[in-house]
Amino acid sequence: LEIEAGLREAMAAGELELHYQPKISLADGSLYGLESLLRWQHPVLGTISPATFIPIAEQSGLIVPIGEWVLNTACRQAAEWRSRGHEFVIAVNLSPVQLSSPSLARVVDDALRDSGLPPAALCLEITETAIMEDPEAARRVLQSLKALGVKLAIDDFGVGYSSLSKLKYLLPVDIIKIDKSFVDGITDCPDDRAIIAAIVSLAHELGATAVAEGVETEDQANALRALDCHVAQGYHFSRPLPAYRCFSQSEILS
Ligand code: G
Ligand code: G
Ligand code: NA
Ligand code: MN
Repeated sequence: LEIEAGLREAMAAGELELHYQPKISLADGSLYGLESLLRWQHPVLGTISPATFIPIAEQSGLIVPIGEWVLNTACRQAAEWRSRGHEFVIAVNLSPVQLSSPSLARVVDDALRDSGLPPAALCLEITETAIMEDPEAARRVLQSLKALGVKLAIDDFGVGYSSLSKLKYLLPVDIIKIDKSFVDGITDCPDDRAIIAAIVSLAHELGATAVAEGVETEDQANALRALDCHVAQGYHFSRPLPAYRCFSQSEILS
């Protein structure tokens, strides 16, 4: 309850901020996109991880206004970078709670209109678990979002519950993010390697882009490239960065 009250005040006090982690095209090292990741800069406790406060925000319903703030902030920031010539896809994570909110499509549409960001420059990341909880409902929401012209990504793919018969519900998805747990084993574990190969080929068959998460070494990046995975994200390329560092002169992204 204390964290919940603190979260309300944090929003009002401007203590929430977004960091941005690059996604890199493996073919040429160019910037494919940035994923926005929420941070709470607490004046006393320091940086609080979303892993700590998002579950509380979800239980209290605060995730809806927080998620709206995230969408607006990320779209405005991306539009500003775009006006300076940096064109890429900005990704925003959606909670399952947001996915079941009837106002979601309107909130996304408003964020796009207010910022002037082209819809195709926004990607919404949704976890496999959120979709599989109620695939029929999720499909309707995904289709209403898709109709706005945004891109959809399925996050943490491979660790949730999804039998092959449920995969057809992923059809409107543009991007499949391969969970870090498989990437961790890609160089040493033939099973993880085989699973990644299968996900990449599934992505290609569905006309989707495969993005590997949590890439920490050059060897992992090379193994992913050899499997024809298009995009990678992880500490090997960059940690999530505060906005002011993303296209500054000292950063590789400039
Ligand atoms: O950046 P980090 O590793 O600390 O993120 C921890 C978790 O919090 C991840 O699962 C990530 O998807 C989630 N997360 C980060 N930012 C957001 C956000 O803006 N909205 C939601 N719903 N989840 C987020
Ligand atoms: O659930 P989601 O995939 O959105 O969460 C992404 C989380 O993974 C963020 O908290 C981000 O900070 C973290 N992350 C990103 N790259 C790496 C990495 O290379 N290694 C580790 N351990 N975590 C990473
Ligand atoms: Na994500
Ligand atoms: Mn993930």
